[in-house]
Parts: sequence; C-alpha cells; structure tokens
Amino acid sequence: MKKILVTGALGQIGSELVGKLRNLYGTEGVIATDILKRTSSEVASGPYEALDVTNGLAMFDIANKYGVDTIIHLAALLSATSEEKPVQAWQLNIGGLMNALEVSRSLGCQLFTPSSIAAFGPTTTKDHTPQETIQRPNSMYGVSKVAGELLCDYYYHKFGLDTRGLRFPGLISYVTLPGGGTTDYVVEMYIQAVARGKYTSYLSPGTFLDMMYMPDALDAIISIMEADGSKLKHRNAFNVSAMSIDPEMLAEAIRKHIPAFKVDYKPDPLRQAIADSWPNAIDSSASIEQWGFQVNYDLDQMTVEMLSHLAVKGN
Ligand code: AKB
Repeated sequence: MKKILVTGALGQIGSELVGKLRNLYGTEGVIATDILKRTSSEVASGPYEALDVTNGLAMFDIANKYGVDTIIHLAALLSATSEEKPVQAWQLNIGGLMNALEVSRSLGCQLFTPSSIAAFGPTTTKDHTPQETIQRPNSMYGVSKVAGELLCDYYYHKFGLDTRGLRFPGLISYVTLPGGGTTDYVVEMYIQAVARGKYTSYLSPGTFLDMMYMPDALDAIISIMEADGSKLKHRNAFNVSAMSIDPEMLAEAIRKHIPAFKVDYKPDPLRQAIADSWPNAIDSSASIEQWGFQVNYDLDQMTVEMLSHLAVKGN
C-alpha cells in the first residue's frame, strides 16, 4: 500500500488533496503535515504531524517513522507574498524543496512538487506559451519556481529520483481560500459577487491569465504521479491550464447568474506587475500527449459550481 507524506496540507491544494488521496489509498496511507501544531481541519482526522519544512531532520524523522514511499511537497509562499518577503520566500520555497528532495533520496521516495506559470517571465512568448521556451521570470516566486524545476530535473538525472511536477495556473476553489497569490482575484470575485453583488478588482481589465478549477488540478496531480515514467520527457515542469480569462470575462460569466453584479477596477501595482510578467495562455499539449492530461471544467461550469457552493456556505 502507498504511504504518502503531504507537506503544506492545510493550504489551498493540500486541504482538498489529502481527502482525495485518503479515499484512494486509505486514511492511514496519507500523512498530512503542516506548520501548525494543532488544527481542527478535516486533514487532522487521519495521521497528522506538525512540520516546518525548513527543518530537514524533522521531515526525515516523520517520513521514516511512517515508512513513506511518496512525498507531495506543497508548502510554499505564493507570488505576492514572495515579492514582499523575498528572503523568507527563498528559504521556504527552495530550502523546503531541497529538504524534500534529500529526504526522498534517502528513503527512495517518488516526489511531486508544483511549479507555476510564474516560472515564465516578461520575455516569454505570451500566447500559446510552449512547453520549452525562454524562462527569465522577474519575481522572487518565479525565480524560486525555475530553480525548483531545475533542482528536480537535477535529482532525476543525477540520482534517478522519480521527481514529477506541473506548472499550475491560478487554482480556483470554494473550500480553502488561496492566500498571497496574484490569481486570487478570481476566488475573491466569486465570494464578493455572492456576498455583496459588487467587487473591486486589483487586476485591470484585459489582464489574461491561465486558471483551473481545483477538482481538475487534483486529478492532474494524481494522473502525473501514476503516469508511466518512461513516457515523461518533461518530468518536472509540465504546462497545464484549463482556461485563459481576464477579470471582465469572469464578471460576464458571473452575470449570467447574478445579472446586477458590478465590477470596478483599482489595480494594485505589485500584483498587476506580476500578472503582466506572466503568459496570457500556456500550451498544455505536452501534458496531453505524454500523460493524458484533461480537464472537466471550463469557465461556465466552474462558475456554476463556485456560485452555488459559496451561496450554500453563506459567503
Ligand atoms: C499565484 O498567483 O501566486 C499562484 C500561482 C499562479 O502560482 N496562484
């Protein structure tokens, strides 16, 4: 039976991924970890350990204690926070990843860690951004993501470690809110549409970015981890996207359900500059060809689900 250690398990991806993995591989097969000692979250209903991922020894001890064979390393600071705290971002994003790589090497684990559309920069082709292209990001988060992709490739080639990863776009979910990202406006807009019927966007109209609904992201993680390794040419940096949208397209999709919804714009210079440095729309064809990537949700389908779940939650 698989034994999977998840870091950053209380975060936006982790809090939903842990439940899905436990359904697939059994409750005892998934060890959730996060920096918090105590949590009332659902993820603590199975094995849960407090773990600061910058402490490599502690990570090794937990992985060894449970006999894990797989690490899903999610703990990281997102783009806007990384720009405000670049030293902390480097220490957590790269220090944590180095520890996950070393623990995986010591114990012979398979390792998944997400990269991001942030691994591209202002000199990258903006539309149909190819799988392999110029990567000169100008944000600290982007720098850490490119370094992470390269480190994972290095451990695969040098030590034969089974490292795998996806370049995620903005991930959209009603369950756990994202924090400190540039793409967070999407979730905020849904929440404010339901709660107040209006929203002030921190990104300007015409700012196109890739997005994906969380259930598709969770399926993508499981698919890449289960894919036949011999077919993967780009192990650690697969482009994946479900849609490319700007704030106006999102507002229009919401107005199909809340006709009076109003949006105005007050761009935040920090997050606007980050968004402007990222692609409009990446090309996911290498993922489709090499491991059968597919999505079930487009903008309209995601909007129906987001609005109905948020209305039930009473946002
Ligand atoms: C962010 O906005 O920082 C993240 C990302 C695209 O990696 N959602």
